Amino acid sequence: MTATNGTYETPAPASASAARTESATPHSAAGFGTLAVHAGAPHDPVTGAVIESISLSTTYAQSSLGKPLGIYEYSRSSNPNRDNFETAVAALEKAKYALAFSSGSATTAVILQSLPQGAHVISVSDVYGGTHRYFTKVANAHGVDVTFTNEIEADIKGFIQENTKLVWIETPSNPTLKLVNIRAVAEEAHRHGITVVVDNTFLSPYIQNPLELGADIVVHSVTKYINGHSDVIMGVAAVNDEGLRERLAFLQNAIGAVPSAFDAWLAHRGLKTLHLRARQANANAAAIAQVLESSPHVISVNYPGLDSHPHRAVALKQHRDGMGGGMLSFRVRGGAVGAERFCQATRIFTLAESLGGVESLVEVPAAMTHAGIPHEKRERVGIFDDLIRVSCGVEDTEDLVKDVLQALEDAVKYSAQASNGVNGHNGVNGVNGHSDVNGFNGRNDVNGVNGHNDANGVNGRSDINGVNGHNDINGAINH
Ligand code: P1T
Repeated sequence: MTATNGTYETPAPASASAARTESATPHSAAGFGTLAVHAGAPHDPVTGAVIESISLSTTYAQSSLGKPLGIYEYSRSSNPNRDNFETAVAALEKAKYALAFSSGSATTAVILQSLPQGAHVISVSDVYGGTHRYFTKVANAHGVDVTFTNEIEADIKGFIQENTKLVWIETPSNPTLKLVNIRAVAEEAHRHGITVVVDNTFLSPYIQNPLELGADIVVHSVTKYINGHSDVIMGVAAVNDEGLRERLAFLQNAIGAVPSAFDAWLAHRGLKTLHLRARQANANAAAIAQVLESSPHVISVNYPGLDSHPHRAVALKQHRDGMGGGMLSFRVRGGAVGAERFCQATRIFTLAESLGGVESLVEVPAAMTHAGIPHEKRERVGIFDDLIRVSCGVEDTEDLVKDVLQALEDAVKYSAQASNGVNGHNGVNGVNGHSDVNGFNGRNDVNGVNGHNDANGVNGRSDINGVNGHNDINGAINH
């Protein structure tokens, strides 16, 4: 590997796999499952180990000054586990190169950091809350200005400025599952030399390959489907263009927001079953979406696998077999109270942030993942207080469907009682409050809304004036 520790050089593309054994290297035309299991997974030439070792060494011996014994020098610049993981992701995203980062958010940060001072970005409006936060609270501090649009296909032409350098697409979007026609946007952007990024986290490379649809960079929060087991925080970007690879690889090393060797190993292990997990999650979400759509307790369902989805035609064009994926969201009757109760009433689904793991999760974006987006802006893009986001895991479909149905009944009954002023305990002016003063569904708090032990907190824990923050002061959405 080239010298990168403190120098201006960028690491060369990974070649670790080639340096060992080709025995398990599949042809790039192999099917997704074959690539998932074998790409970047050479047998160890010394021991014959089928599974790679975890290479924890941060540094590698040199025979003379600047002459490493092997191909590695310093682990921030590159290491065998990260190389193998990157090789595997590149194969699945039909990319030449992939670069791993310490989180999905770090991936976003590095891409934004690669822009020149004073650059302009056009982004879809309903991006992940943390992406919105980075665009509006970090990138702007470095002179990068972001214009958001709800209708990027229609607006892009009019929004392009002389200094527009990047278009940011999330499709499906988090949490409203809107779709963007990647090819249409990329064609317009490319007419002006603008780079197109697609956050493909919600579908995973099993269902959608944005580079094949004209995007220049595809990003993932590996934390989600690619790792798939809710035990690693990581991100990845995949590209075909050598210039883009060089720019991002330079920043990967210079900023140093890289995953540990252990995390790269874990995520690589998770990736090997992505196709199996994605199929089951898709089947579960499709069944649940149908059940929700026919329920009288549900106002609307966002799922790109349903014929009623406004962008169904895009799903049929862009997604493998027109699949809708494992994510959906829906509005429940009973307002915010009904939504919270639903999430508490489920027995298999866990109330938690994140998505894409083997276990099914539910959350209320307005109070959790997207609480940092101002209320009015949130509602404009469809993130209402009664919107519930569902991440389907790989449990048995029948069990999940039954769980959703019983939680719906419970939530609607409960919210009806709550709106009649019943069901409060020891609350003063409380709705479903416990021992609180002026509380709304809070516990032991003062003026709290859904807070725990906080003062003036909104869904915060142990914080002061926090919004969905943890242990922070004046913080806004900390995830
Ligand atoms: O959590 P991290 O690995 O940093 O990934 C950030 C990120 C980027 N893009 C999308 C589409 C995401 O959904 C996320 C993270 N999302 C959650 C934690 C969530 O619950 O939605």
